[in-house]
Amino acid sequence: MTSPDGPGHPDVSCSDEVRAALDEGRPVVALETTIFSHLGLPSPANGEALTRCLDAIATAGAVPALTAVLDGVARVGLAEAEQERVLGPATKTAERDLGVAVGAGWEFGATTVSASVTLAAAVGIDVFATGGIGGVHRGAGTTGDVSADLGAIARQGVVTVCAGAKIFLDLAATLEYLETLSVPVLGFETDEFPAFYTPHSGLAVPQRVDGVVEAAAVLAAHRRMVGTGAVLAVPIPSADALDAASLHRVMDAALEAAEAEGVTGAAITPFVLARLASATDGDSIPANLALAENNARVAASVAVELAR
Ligand code: PSU
Ligand code: MN
Repeated sequence: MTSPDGPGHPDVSCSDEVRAALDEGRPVVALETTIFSHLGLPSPANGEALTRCLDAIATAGAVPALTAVLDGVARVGLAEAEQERVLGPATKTAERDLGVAVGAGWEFGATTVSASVTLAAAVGIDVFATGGIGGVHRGAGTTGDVSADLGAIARQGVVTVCAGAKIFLDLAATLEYLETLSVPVLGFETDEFPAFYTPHSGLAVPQRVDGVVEAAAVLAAHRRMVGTGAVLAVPIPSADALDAASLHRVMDAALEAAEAEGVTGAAITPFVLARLASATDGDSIPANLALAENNARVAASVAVELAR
């Protein structure tokens, strides 16, 4: 655990391994824990996702840093013996919940993207990997439901590596919102904004980058000149992608079910994810694991390049 007077943040406990890497300028990649909890993936796929993401980051030469609130302590980097805790039942913890989770002593607050980039920034981590980000929900004009992920990505200055966002969101509005927040959206070896299970959303990315060297050069220049966070959107590997047309049908049905059952707010994303997994007969799970692992690998390669 970090010493309270060391660099970092007095309320954020950083593992020795992560602290040492940061102090020595070695590459570190932060991870959220909602994706690995029962809120993100069913068991045992969640455990497999965790192992594959941690291994992908280490293999690419970076140090993985899981973020969570455990027993009322905000943590960055978990020891191996503690990692199993993130697979259990959790309370979804967005950025606004961090103070609540610490103050009220939550047993396991599973970090979303917004909470993760906040904890990463607090200890000096520049790169964060996840599956997909939250965004502007369909019908946000009436409900006002825009994920806190977007504002946190903008404010915390961390690079978020993701496979875009799921098509139950309004992806066009999500891209507009990121533009409003001055967050560059870089397509990694693609001209199209990826839509999580499929590389295809039909929407162009504002900027394409090819290879980690170009990605790192653009991200480093953005950091020097603007300082907001950035989104590096990595398409799911084509061998693992799902069919876009059938996905649209399943998503529409899941959204209708959410509305019919009166599911709103923070409960919508976990509800739709669970519906989707059952409606695709589990086909969505291997795709989810593959894209999460791929994002972790790309994020680690970018972190290695940025640390050069
Ligand atoms: N999208 C996914 N899987 C997820 C999430 C989003 O495909 O597990 C999680 C992430 O933790 C993300 C959060 O930060 O949901 C966004 O939730 P909301 O829409 O309530 O902001
Ligand atoms: Mn929401």
